[in-house]
Amino acid sequence: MTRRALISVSDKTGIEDFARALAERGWELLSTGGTLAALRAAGIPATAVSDVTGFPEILDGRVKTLHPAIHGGILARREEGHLAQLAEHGLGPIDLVCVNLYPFRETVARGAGFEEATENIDIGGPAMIRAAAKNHAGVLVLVDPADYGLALVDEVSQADRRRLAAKAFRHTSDYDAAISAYLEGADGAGTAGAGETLPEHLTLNLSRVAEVRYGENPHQPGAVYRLGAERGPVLDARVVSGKPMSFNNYADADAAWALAQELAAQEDQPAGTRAVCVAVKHANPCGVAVANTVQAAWEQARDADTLSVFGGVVAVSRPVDLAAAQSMRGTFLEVLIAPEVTPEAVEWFAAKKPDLRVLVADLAAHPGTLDVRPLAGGFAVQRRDTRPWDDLCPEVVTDRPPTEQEWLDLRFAWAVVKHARSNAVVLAKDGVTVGLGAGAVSRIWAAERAVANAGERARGAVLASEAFFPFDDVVRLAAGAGVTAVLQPGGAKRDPEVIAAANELGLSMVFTGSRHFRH
Ligand code: 93A
Repeated sequence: MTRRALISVSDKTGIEDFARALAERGWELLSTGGTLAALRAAGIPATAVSDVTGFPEILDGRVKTLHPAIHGGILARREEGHLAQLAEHGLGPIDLVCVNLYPFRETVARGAGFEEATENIDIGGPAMIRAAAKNHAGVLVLVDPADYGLALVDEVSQADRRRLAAKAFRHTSDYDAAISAYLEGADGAGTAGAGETLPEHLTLNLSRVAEVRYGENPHQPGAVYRLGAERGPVLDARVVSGKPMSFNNYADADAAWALAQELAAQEDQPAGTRAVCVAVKHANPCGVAVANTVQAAWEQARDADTLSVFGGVVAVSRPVDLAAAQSMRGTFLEVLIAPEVTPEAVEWFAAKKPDLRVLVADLAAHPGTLDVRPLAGGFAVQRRDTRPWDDLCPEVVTDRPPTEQEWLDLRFAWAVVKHARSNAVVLAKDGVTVGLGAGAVSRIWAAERAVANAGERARGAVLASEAFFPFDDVVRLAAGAGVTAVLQPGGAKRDPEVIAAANELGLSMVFTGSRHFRH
């Protein structure tokens, strides 16, 4: 009996060659409007689906293949009973379904309006793909041009059929995830409003975007996934030089880029006049600087902690040119991310630092909306902490207000401490971090670490803490080391004692009213 293939594709890549090859092997081709026209224009004989169903495409194409003549032909088990039923109704089996869907994601991505986006929600396509995948024992389902060649062999193995079916369900599930994320507004929503909750049916379908050799350690397999239709500046970055990214590289690059984006957006200067450099080690910032050039920012961030930057991940907010690239010569780095890397710099990296992964990412990209924390057997999900400095109402609680330079440094230190693991304390001076204590189990230990890190550089520095001080110990330690201004959320029971200590020691202190835990 002549085998029948149904071909209905929006992305027509490779379809002519494939259809011709099928026709040459004796397949009968059934096709929908646009695909049929493309095949006939290429001189490939094909039957219109409407001739099979005896029904025209209606509702501007919304209903073209949704018909028992199509779905019966796909879903019938290849056994006597089902085949007899088909025959009874004058229908025949369909043995191959080659479908790809209306370009919903692409339509949304180019800024189309709601109506156009809605029209690009494919209904008939997923129905055929799912039907064929369900009945994969008898029907081949192809959703990716890369698999077309597989169908041209005489007998496709059951293992291959099953693999294609799994891929088909993944295809439709990613597609639905993109639609629901769009409808939920998770494709670019901003800061969480007061009282906002996450939707109960939040879409957490995963699509794999990158392979990594292993997870956090070599004995753990790993991979990198996209959550629903989320965008991510690092997920979407281009690797322009170096080795493939590792699991830890992704995590660190993500942390570095998020802080670089926040600091770049915070700069008072006209766009592009100041450069930010963020060095990250094990997802914590270890040296951060704002300066007039990328090279200067990098050198200051590096010198902030020359020990920790070794093997680190570095993000910069402005293009990396040859001079900036060469200034990284003496430091072993895992990853560099920038909005642009000049061709000379790429060439230099490829020749002199072939292992360094060099990524180009979009500084203006939405930083992503969701934050996921692993739990055994699941995960906790929240909106990302994207609250900007401008949303705060900082309140000076001491007799002495901060000087102009202290304000600048406090705001800078606040951004850095927000991106460090709790408990975190940051010391900064003149747009450079001089001491960092992160991931500590008590606040005083975080402060002690930061002060010890800074050494003499603590004199005249400011201190920021991502959560309040339960006691006045941090203030006393800071003042003893020469810190002049402190920023913290406030809100502790002993705030009056903490404020009194600051006044007694001549410190200036600001409450932000906003905590930024990052566990
Ligand atoms: O509008 S639909 O949801 N209704 C249908 O019955 C239907 N059948 C196939 N979209 C439908 N399709 C889709 O049309 C396919 O998934 C494919 O993406 C597209 C191919 O249309 P054409 O052959 O006219 O270019």
